[in-house]
Amino acid sequence: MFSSFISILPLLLTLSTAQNFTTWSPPGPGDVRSPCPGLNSLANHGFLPHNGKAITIPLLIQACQDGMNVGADFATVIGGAGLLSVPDDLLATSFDLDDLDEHNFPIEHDASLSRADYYVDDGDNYSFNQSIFDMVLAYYEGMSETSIAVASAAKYNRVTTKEAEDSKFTYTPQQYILSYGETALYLSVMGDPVTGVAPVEYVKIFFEQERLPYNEGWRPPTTQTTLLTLGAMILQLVAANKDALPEGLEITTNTLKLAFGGYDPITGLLVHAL
Ligand code: HEM
Ligand SMILES: *[C@@H]1O[C@H](CO)[C@@H](O)[C@H](O)[C@H]1NC(C)=O
Ligand SMILES: CC(=O)N[C@H]1CO[C@H](CO)[C@@H](O)[C@@H]1O
Repeated sequence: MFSSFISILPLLLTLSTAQNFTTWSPPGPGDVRSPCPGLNSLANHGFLPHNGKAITIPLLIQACQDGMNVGADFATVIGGAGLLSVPDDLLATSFDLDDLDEHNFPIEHDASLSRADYYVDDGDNYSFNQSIFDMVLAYYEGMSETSIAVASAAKYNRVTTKEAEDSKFTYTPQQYILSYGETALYLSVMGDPVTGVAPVEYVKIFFEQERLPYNEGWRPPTTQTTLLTLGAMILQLVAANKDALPEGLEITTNTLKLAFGGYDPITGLLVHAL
């Protein structure tokens, strides 16, 4: 009896991990979500608390690792920025997903791939917006897989479109890194952190449903997404379009750490110090 229990233990463990990928439910009453399709997907699957609340750095590291093979280096620095976004508490040790909505402090920014901008759209700047995401999808028309070149063009189009429409559009060196980093993130977690090739179908499910497309065949990439892979991919994305690197900005693991952590990557100063 005891020994047969031991022999099925690995199977039980496998099942309980798989359950997180196959168990999914959208936020219900009282649950909070963020402008981030990655975090929202993790909460919808239960890798993060389904209510979206009381997220600590250790919990975040585990969830990013288990859910999408995203490394602790990235989760730690951006998690630190998440803590900075908690209102009126400089010593916060956990944050709620809706703490991340605040404009430009420290990681929300304009010209998102799937979210409206605050000033132009006057209202919901954090929920998924299909008409905005359709501008990105239009670039993938007729394609079944993403590429660095197309992702780069789609991303740059969001910038030029917003620049033309939004007189208060802000695009600092920090936001430059963050927004290219986010394009690198979806290419990495839905596809491959080195090549940036992901099935377009998976990318659609990730953004539109905030779900990991496990049932459709997706599995967490075997190569881990880290600050190093993100930096290398940002460089390729930047090289593929005409969105000039801001004067004085270098793309290194260190500047990524600063930008994702809520700091100006050139001066090293905290952005929007209360
Ligand atoms: C598995 C890890 C993660 C993935 C794959 C991921 C992916 C993404 C992507 C693709 C976007 C762009 C959305 C868009 O432009 O419409 C985004 C935005 C965002 N992410 Fe994440 N993310 C991850 C982890 C995190 C963490 C740990 C935090 C903070 C604690 C975070 C905070 C944000 C915020 C605040 C935005 C909104 C920025 C904006 O458009 O204004 N993300 N993320
Ligand atoms: C989505 O964004 C568009 C374009 O910015 C805006 O006009 C529309 O009101 C937004 N839709 C929702 C549901 O917020
Ligand atoms: C439904 C399910 O199996 N949820 C598990 C997901 O993973 C976390 C931690 O990694 C577990 O605490 C949950 O029980």
